Amino acid sequence: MLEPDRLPADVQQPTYDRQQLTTRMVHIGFGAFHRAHQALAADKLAEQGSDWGYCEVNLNSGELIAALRQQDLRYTVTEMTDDTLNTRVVGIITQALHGKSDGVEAVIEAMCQPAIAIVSMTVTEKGYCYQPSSGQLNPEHPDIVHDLAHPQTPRSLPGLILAAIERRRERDLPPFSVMSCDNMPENGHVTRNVITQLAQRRSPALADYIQTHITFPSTMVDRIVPAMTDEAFATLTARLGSHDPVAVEAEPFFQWVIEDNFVNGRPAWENAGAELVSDVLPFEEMKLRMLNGSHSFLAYLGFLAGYEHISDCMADARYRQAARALMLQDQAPTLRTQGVDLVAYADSLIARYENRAIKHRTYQIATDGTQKLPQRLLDGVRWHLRNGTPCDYLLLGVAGWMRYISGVDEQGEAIEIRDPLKAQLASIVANSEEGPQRVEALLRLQAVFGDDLRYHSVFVARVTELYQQLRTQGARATVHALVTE
Ligand code: NAI
Ligand code: CS2
Repeated sequence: MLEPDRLPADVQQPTYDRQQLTTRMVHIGFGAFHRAHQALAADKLAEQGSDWGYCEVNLNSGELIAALRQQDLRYTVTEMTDDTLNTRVVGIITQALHGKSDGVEAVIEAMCQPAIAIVSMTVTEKGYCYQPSSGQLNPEHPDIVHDLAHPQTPRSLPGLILAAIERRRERDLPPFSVMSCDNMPENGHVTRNVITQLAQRRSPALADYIQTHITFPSTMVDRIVPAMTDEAFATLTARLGSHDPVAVEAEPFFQWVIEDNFVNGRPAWENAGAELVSDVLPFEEMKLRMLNGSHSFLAYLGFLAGYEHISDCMADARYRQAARALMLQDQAPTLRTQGVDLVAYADSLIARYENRAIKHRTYQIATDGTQKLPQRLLDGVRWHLRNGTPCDYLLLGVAGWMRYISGVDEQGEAIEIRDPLKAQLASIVANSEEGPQRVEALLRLQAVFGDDLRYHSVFVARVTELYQQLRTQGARATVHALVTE
């Protein structure tokens, strides 16, 4: 348990009066990222006199919430570079709930507190129960099927927020804004889609109310926050003098671009380093394609080559060159971003990836590929196919994902695949012959590849060629060869 009184003097602790905070925001998904990003921003604002406090909610794992409660709703964030380390205690949390042990009713009621103005979330892409290739609600998702039958005891994120919206409307309480902080293009539109489409299936009047009264600001969020490991905890505990099970470590870089569209007020995030804009799309697109696209490329090709961390990939000069080429040759031309020096942006991303203090595992980033491929790689691929231009790095990323989800690494060891479509992937792999037939079978996965890509002969031929090269030569040689071509 974190013991604030025993912390070293250089650890920054809240100087504001925590009793003066009001619970104005509910955040769903108390994961590593939120703890080092939105919660930290709120903490910085509280130091400037803001009273916007958070009610934190986790729907599945309850351990973190229990640990947080044990330490008076406080935890630490440590920013790290190769040679600096800066720890801060975050005190901005006023309530914490776990959907399973406290019950979903308590979570809905938390969102119905009159002062709640914003419900935000970081629940990973799969939490939205949507079709990644289209951005629309997946009505066959088991949790959505459940929530349609049992709207008062929802299981899904869209069902939960819908229940709170409905109840606030019945009680004549002011509406809240719903803000996604997940890595999806137009994450506000996706959130609006899934909640409104769920409402439409229950009550057109409720769907109309949402269209008129609720806003869904989009955001671009950026900060590399890896999952904690035993080793990271051990080093941190030695530094802090007590074990903080809720601790996170992050790079110093912080970016948050927010569409300024809130129905019931918002914190002055601009005073904590955020940019409030009218259109987030160009920022989101740039980040998702250049950063997350290269991350996924490095995750699959790096993992297959035996590189455990992103910083290990950067120690291989050709992987570094490949990541930069993916950003600048393949992704940059596809962007609508204006007035940003994309070469400088790419160089800054490479410098961030080189931070060896941040142990960001390729395996972690490789998770949930079916939810990530469309926006990270395939949107860029489609642009090139329309323009008749090459995009081999993106295609190698796709082929790398196909090799990875086959479930066996280059040493013949099993890979434990983590993906919401894991069963479907396993069945495709089991029922297709290794080689071109496997590629063809995977391309039929409509949730990922839509209806178009499998009919595009140039795309299919080149992905198949790269897939075969990965099989015969391995990931490292294939990446090296592409860079030197
Ligand atoms: P994490 O694994 O620490 O936390 C994931 C959170 O999502 C947990 O609170 C979990 O309870 C919740 N969750 C998972 N599946 C869910 C579901 N089906 N329904 C409801 N809640 C669900 O991961 P982390 O690092 O916090 O990342 C979460 C998301 O934040 C990412 O997927 C990404 O979209 C975004 N993000 C993460 C960054 C990072 O570097 N870690 C940076 C930028 C954005
Ligand atoms: C990563 C991102 O886990 C992943 O898939 O690509 O979480 C990445 O660390 C963040 O988007 C950086 O802002």
